[in-house]
Amino acid sequence: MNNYVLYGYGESVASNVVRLALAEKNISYDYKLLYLESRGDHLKDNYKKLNPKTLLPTLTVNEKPISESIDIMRFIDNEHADQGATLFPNNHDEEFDNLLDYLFLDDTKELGETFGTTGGGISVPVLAKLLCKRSFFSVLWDYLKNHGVSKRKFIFVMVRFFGGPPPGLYEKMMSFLAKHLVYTENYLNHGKTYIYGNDYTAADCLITPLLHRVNEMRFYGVFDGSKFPNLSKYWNTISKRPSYKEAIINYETGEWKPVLEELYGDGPNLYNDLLWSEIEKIR
Ligand SMILES: N[C@@H](CCC(=O)N[C@@H](CS)C(=O)NCC(=O)O)C(=O)O
Repeated sequence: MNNYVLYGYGESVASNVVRLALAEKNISYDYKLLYLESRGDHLKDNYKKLNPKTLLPTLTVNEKPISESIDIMRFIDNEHADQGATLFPNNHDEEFDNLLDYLFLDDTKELGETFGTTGGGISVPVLAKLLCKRSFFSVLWDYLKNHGVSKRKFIFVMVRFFGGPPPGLYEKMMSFLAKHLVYTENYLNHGKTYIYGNDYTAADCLITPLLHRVNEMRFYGVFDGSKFPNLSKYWNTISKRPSYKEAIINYETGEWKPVLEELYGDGPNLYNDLLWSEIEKIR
């Protein structure tokens, strides 16, 4: 029997993807929590040996590391083919692969280019506050010296420098997010229960944390049934599955909630109106 250890962070989209997949496959594992922006645990040498890109998550299988959320899902699905959900349907077509590409947090793509990378982009106000728990110089040193993805080094240093999204970035993210929400709403016109069909798959593991992030970042009105009926129905279905609580809610670190309160009080995201005006432009 394999011994699994997952290195993850509660409020990380890609960690949520893999925890959902493990929950849907009924696989138990040991968990190692690494704090990202507030402490930079992922930039330490011992983690970089497991994951040279210094990204979360990593799953070790009998101490051998696998990185990339999609590859981890593929591995556990093959290894436990007869257990839990079938994450990669046997005869899936090209449309399934394209859907995964669109939803995957692909660190080689630009922020906003796909729904996956937009999940990172809309998180920046919180990431900035967490980075600001550390001095500018320790962030500068740590990220420039140790971060494994060159284009991210500069982004994180800029975000720490401004203490929030660099000028213009969040406005751009609103237009990307609008595009991806409208696209997903239209995609769900297929009327099936899940994003790819009537069975839960890896594509649902990828999109659930993205929609969770939209909700968490206080973009109001997306899931209330009025403007996006398909998305609202779909959100209702996936967030009621036991895996949502088991893999996402139960793993929250508690670091994000106070930051969200500091940013938005009891109200919506400060860019909520801009998001809706971007949505209206393209609907
Ligand atoms: N393609 C990777 C992306 C992983 C990724 O971007 N993880 C984020 C958290 S959601 C991370 O580690 N961010 C920390 C950083 O870039 O410093 C995967 O899907 O596993």
